Amino acid sequence: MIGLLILVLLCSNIVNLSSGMATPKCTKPSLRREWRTLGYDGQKAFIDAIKCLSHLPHESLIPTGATPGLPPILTNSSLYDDVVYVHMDATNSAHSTGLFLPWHRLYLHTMEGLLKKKCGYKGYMTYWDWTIDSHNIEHAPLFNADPVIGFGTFPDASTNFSLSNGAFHDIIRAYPLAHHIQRNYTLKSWQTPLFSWPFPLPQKEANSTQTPAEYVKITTSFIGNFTAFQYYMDGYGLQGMHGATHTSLGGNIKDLSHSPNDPIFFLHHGQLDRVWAAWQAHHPRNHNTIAGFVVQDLDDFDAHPLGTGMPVTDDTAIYMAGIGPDAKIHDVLSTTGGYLCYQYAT
Ligand SMILES: [Cu+2]
Repeated sequence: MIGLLILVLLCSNIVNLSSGMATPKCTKPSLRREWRTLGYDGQKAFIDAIKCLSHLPHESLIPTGATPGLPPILTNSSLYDDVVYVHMDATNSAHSTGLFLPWHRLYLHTMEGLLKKKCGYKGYMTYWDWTIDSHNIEHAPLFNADPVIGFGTFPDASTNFSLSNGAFHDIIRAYPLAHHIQRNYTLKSWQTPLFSWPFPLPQKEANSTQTPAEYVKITTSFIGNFTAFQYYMDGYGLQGMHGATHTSLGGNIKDLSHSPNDPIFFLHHGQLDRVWAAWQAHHPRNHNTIAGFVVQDLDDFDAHPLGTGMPVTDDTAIYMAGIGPDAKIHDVLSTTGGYLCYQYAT
């Protein structure tokens, strides 16, 4: 009887009924591991693959046009720059809308595919569990000067906040203008407005959102309420754990549009994806739930933290603008549903 039940469960996974396409089974999910558990060789492999992508030439892109005012595509840029451009293209559609978490989940998956396909990377995407370092983010171990495995220490005004050590200091990024990767740590990162309004809690310290207690709170609260969950991640007045890391690390990753210029972006969003996966796993009512709308409303964010306009559904498309296949929200709701096949190690 139990054997039959397992067989039925397995078979129900083979064909994705809503799209009619055969979806591969996920029998052996890959493990996404925290940066510091990769060890020297694992860290070197990931960083080498990021550098490889940064030196491969541009390929074709298909912008969605959802974010007006984008700079033109630079054909003498790198494949990594293409990945950045796809995020720029999704600035409005995939932030503070119902597409935020599904879009970034597919984006990380697409990046993983590029690292493997184009650069022979054998490992998996990794993440930075900033809760471990929340007492002292600026001196977290991954921000070290090692030329092989270091993300670089925080630069200062003497280099105009361009990285001066670590593995990425000599890389040129193309967007919005050719530059070296910049970073500038600021604990009270919400004192300067980023939007048309001042942050409501300018004295709030970014790392207060990055603590182990905050991780437990967000992953165990808001049962069945995707809207409340995502709103907590973005935070009242956009001063939550998502923005905290972007704004406090500063420089490139602080920019809403071209934040992936700094490879630490992928480790931060790995952590946010892990938070989503942990929340999903916490309660059956969280598993397959999605909410929100397709149009961003940053002018009235707290009234519409997940946007306005048409609601997103399981069938809403997620665009990768040419760097990888598009998908639908239902494809990425589970990390082990078959379209995706990974789990977080812890
Ligand atoms: Cu983003």
